[in-house]
Amino acid sequence: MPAPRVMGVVNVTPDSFSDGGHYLVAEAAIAHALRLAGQGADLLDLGAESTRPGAEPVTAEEELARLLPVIAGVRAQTAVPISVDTMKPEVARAAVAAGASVWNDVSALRHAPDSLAAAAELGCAVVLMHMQGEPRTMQADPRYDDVVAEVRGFLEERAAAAMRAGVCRQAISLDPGIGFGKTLAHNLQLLRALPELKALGFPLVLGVSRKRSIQAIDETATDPMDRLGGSLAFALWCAEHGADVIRVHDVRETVQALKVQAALRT
Ligand code: HH2
Repeated sequence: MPAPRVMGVVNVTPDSFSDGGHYLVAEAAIAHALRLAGQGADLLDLGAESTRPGAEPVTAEEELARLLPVIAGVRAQTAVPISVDTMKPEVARAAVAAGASVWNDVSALRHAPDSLAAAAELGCAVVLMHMQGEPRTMQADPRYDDVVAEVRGFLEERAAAAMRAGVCRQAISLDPGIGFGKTLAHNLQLLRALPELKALGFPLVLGVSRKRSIQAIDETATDPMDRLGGSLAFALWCAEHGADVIRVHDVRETVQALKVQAALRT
């Protein structure tokens, strides 16, 4: 099994960086993206709307004002592919025009009525992720009868919907959406079922980095910055069980862990 590709997370949100206007936010985000590229990121995932539990939505204008200078700056200085983490087709359109080649949509092209058509028209790669509810409320009381069957069925249906709309099969990747309307038990069940999800026949993207499930396992890890060990353990598990792309904040450490894992296999 080849080592998964590493997608480095770049947050272009004002709350991610201490005070300063957009120029400073953009400069800091570009520098961070270039640092992650230097550390071995195979993809850079740029997002300007936080999808953390409880996060408030951001307008398309605000998202674009944050994102476009960063995409332009990153595109000018590295050839590493850029993905845009957005639920809005108008943001995806402008991001692709500015040089992004992947649309990472946590709503799996359900957020806007023209999302599916936009994805087909753009012809870019798309990541379709499962989420129960919406970020503001999704962790209130997530419930499933059979989380694996429901997530699998959802991803299969969204891939079919995308293909019906004209997205080509090779452009689609799927993501079970760890932490998006899921308890620790749900997340663990999904992570144990990666081969079942992989059997749908699409590349699998997994985002486990610094997530609250790690704190649910190690209650001392209240600060997301203290979740590196858990993030690496999850990343190695995902790599071992079929993940094609792993979305992480700590690129250097993840790349190193994956290299050691690959060396042990050979
Ligand atoms: N998780 C977050 C955001 N986007 N996209 C995909 N495809 N999969 C994920 O699991 C995923 C995602 C939330 O991650 P987090 O690092 O907690 O937040 P932020 O994006 O603000 O860094």
